[in-house]
This record gives sequence, C-alpha cells and structure tokens, in this order.
Amino acid sequence: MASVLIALGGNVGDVRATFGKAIAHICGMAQAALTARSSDYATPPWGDEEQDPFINACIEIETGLDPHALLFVLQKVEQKFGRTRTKERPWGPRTLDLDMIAYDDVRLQKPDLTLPHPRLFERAFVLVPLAEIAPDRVISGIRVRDGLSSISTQGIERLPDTG
Ligand code: PH2
Ligand code: MG
Ligand code: MG
Repeated sequence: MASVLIALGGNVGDVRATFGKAIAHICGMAQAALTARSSDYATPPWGDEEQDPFINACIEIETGLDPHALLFVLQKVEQKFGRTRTKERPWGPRTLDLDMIAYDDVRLQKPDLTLPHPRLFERAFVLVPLAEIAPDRVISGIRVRDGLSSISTQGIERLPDTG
C-alpha cells in the first residue's frame, strides 16, 4: 500500500460539500482508506486574481493503485463534479481540482504527472492544509513544516468544521 497526499481546491458551487462527496468517491474508486483530512481553508486566488476566493484542503490516503491508475481516478472524480478542462482558463475558476502532491517517495516525470508536485513549495494554499496533516513529511528533501515557514500565508483562513 502507498501513502498518498492529495490537494483539493475549488471556487465554484458549494465547494465544501463537493469535497466531502469527492473524498468518498476517491476512497471508493481507489479502494483507499482515508488516513487524514485537513480542515478546509479559504484562500486568496493565486495566479489569476480576478476570481472568487478558493477553498483548499488536503487528504492522505492509503491505496494499492499505482500513480497513473490513481491519477485516472482523480480525473474521473473531477469530471463527476462538473470539471470540464476544455472550457476553463489556466488558474481560472473551477468546481473541483484534485492534485497528487506525493506518492510515497516516488519520483516521476511524465507529461501527465510529475511526482512530487513540482510547485508545492510555492503554494501556501497547499502547504497550510498539508502542514496540518503531515508536518513532518519530507517531500523533495524539504520538511513540510519548514517549507511552510518560509512563505507568506497572508489571507488564508481556517474555516470552522461544518459538523
Ligand atoms: N487553483 C488554481 C488557481 N488558483 N488559488 C488558490 N488559492 N487555490 C487553488 O486551489 C487554486 C488557485 C488552479 O488550479
Ligand atoms: Mg491545482
Ligand atoms: Mg489540477
């Protein structure tokens, strides 16, 4: 079994409800156990600032699927929740984005999948939720908590649990 970290994001629709359903679908389709789930965070839009704030979260799962089989599952779940890649602009609004951040200590560089995620340490909207569930995980030689301490987390707000 592999331990996989996945980042969730979205800014269209009821994103927090989408996250809950999407996590259940990921676990079902990937025969995965959910081993950790961060809080949800409201985060300022990054890349394209002319859009609504995002909600971001991270999960950790244990799965027997290989990285590409898991990528296929994540893309299916994105589609199920209204994601249409052909109609969206880069960094623009989306219902659900599921990014594989790390898969055990696997290093991979393929056109459709790079592991660990190459831009993880530039993105506070991923690092803040990630540090909540995996502060001591070392990714690309950097401990998550150390990566977080060296970037600005301005404007990121932890949201209260929905219960
Ligand atoms: N995702 C994007 C573009 N910008 N900004 C935040 N705060 N969070 C995201 O998940 C995000 C973003 C495209 O995937
Ligand atoms: Mg993304
Ligand atoms: Mg993505």
